Amino acid sequence: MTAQISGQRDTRDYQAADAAHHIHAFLDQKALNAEGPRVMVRGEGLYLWDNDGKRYLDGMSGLWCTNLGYGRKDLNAAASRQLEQLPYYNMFFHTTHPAVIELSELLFSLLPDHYSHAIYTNSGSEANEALIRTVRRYWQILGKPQKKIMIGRWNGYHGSTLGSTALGGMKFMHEMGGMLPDFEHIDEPYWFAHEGNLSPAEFGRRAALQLEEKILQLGADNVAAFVAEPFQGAGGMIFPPESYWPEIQRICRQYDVLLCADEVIGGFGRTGEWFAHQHFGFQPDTLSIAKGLTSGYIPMGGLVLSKRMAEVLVEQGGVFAHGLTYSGHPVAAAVAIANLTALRDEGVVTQVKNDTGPYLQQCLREVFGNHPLVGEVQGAGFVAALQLAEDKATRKRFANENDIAWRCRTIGFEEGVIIRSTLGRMIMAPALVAGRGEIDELVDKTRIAIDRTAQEFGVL
Ligand code: PXG
Repeated sequence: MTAQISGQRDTRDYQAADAAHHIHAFLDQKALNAEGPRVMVRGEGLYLWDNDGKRYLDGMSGLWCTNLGYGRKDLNAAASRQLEQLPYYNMFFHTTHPAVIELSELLFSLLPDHYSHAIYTNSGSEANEALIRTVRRYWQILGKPQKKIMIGRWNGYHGSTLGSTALGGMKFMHEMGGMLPDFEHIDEPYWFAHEGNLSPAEFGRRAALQLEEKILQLGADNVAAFVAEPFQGAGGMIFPPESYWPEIQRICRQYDVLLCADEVIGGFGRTGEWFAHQHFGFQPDTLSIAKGLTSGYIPMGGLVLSKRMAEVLVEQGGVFAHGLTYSGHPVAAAVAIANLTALRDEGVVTQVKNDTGPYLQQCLREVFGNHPLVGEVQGAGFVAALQLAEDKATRKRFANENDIAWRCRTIGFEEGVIIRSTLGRMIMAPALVAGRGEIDELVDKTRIAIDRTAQEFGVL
């Protein structure tokens, strides 16, 4: 594979112009300006090249989204065909177009039969904004307007707009003007971090029971929905114990609280199932989707509704005053169709489920199961986390785990592999098209990064 670098300007020149005009996401802009961001110029398959010609194996699918990898000509062709034919029209004023119609048909052919309708957006944050409004509207139509409190989880992530920030459980985001009334949170099911000695099964059950306590405290008549990621992505790739989701589902059904899954990261094959709730075996009332819907080639998200909810909205609801200029954008819809078709017809999701996913998980457990820096390996399919720990047996975490994990991530970049760190966890979520050779390279380079980190911090 030859690297064709399209960058034409010097990296420092790009960095200076970027520093002059651009506020980046989630970081200290002044510190970034001093250091200078990496300038990425090209992607092909699992690989990225920066402006200086350095090659990286992208172990994170961009931001958990390039499920088909980079450089897909079919997605490019779908976008350019649609750009020529009908680059834009809207969904307002009694109008639709073939791209969004065909996308819906395809999407619902991949989803379980339980779901029937979608509201399209441009992002995951907007999908969750639509969720907040749709859930409240649903209860209004049913004559229960007081049922409007949404319960999320501490350390959950649902986006960066105001409503989705309040729904999420990132306290530092709440503190930056990101909280609203009628949002509540319960603890995350993070077994490794709990301070007692419960088995994972017992811990998972008790974590779920917090939802019941919260509903009883608030009054079931005031609670609209519980919203959570099937596994927490940005919060550290935390897989709940198996006992967790069945208990959560039981509680939601018992108290007539909607169960809403944020599938923005888990959707479209990440765990080897089409949707992560299928991996964990529960049946949500709504699914928030984005990222893998278009493999990140173009922005698109959406809110998927169960037949039961859609029927109430459609048959009894009258006008629902909600919509975006770009809802169901034809170019995004055309790319989504090409993407979902490829994920299905090339057997990509099936391969992750039956072959490459188990292979990645097995390699990680073999290499890191007894590593002195690693306390736990979690994951399924093509998503995994390595918990850094001082002592595996007692689940003792490093006091400076954030620094250690960040350093490991930086060493990864030096070694030519992109893995992500959150608190004390190293995360990977490669493109679903990765073959065994690329998985070997990902695991090998991650091992080098973990070993070098362990040496630097005196653990090896
Ligand atoms: N829900 C979930 C579960 C997400 O992971 C969003 C909603 C918001 O989607 P948009 O498209 O509005 O960004 C996300 C986004 C990280 C990271 O560092 C994760 C996300 C975004 C940025 C960084 O892991 N997820």
